[in-house]
Amino acid sequence: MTVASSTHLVLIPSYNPGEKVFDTVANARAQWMPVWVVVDGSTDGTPQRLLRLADADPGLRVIVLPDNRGKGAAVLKGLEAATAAGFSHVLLMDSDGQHPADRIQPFMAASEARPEAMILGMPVFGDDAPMIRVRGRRISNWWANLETLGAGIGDSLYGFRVYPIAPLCEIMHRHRWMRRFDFDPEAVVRLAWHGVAPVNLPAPVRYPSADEGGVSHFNYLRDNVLLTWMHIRLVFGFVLRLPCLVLRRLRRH
Ligand SMILES: Nc1nc2c(ncn2[C@@H]2O[C@H](COP(=O)(O)OP(=O)(O)O)[C@@H](O)[C@H]2O)c(=O)[nH]1
Ligand SMILES: [Mg+2]
Repeated sequence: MTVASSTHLVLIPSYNPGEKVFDTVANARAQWMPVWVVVDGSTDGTPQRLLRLADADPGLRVIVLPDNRGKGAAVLKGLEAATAAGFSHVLLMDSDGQHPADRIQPFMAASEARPEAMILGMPVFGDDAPMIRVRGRRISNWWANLETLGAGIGDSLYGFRVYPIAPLCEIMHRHRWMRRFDFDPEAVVRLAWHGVAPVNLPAPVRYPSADEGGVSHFNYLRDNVLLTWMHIRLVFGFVLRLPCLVLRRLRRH
């Protein structure tokens, strides 16, 4: 059964996802209302079709950005619109069919039980997951754990998450980073610094093949350079905050 909410919404940033976006949106709508899609300058014909779907469905809103600015920039547009509409939390999911719509309700329930926390997906990989992506994330996770002094971030990269909107918007307005692929790991580290506790929940992730309509805009070289630069600045931030983080840890024990 579809759950309707006036506090929590599903937000789907979308950049040239191809046909998969229509299943993704339909599956998300079957679980939740409202669902918003932020189209990030897509040129694959999906914006027009998504807008037509939204015309026929009051539970679906489609925001079309004319130019491609990156995942984080698209998310921020959605967060600002969500704040204006009175929502307090968003569940973010990819538009390309990788993320499990059937986990939306349990993730939202976890967020309703702990509204001050962020609910983070812990990826459960299948046989279709490329080894390089599975191994590569261990490096990012190791850094994220160090940068937060072991605040308990289960996975730094998986984009299937529920965030409290206010602290995330505040952090994104204060920094000019987190606008592209650096969004997921940097947002989670800065939120942990801000005192937002992580709750980790397992969630399967799929890597559909190109034949099945799978698309990824992950560029191995470009995005790894971006992530390396991100961890360098986060390590600087970590050193500056070290006394604070140590104090907070001591108080927790
Ligand atoms: N890579 C990328 N993704 C974007 C952009 N804008 C929005 N997105 C969305 O962010 C999500 C993650 O991107 P994706 O290419 O699937 O990365 P992957 O899942 O790590 O392979 C998808 O829902 C994209 O449609 C962008 O400029 N670049
Ligand atoms: Mg993806």
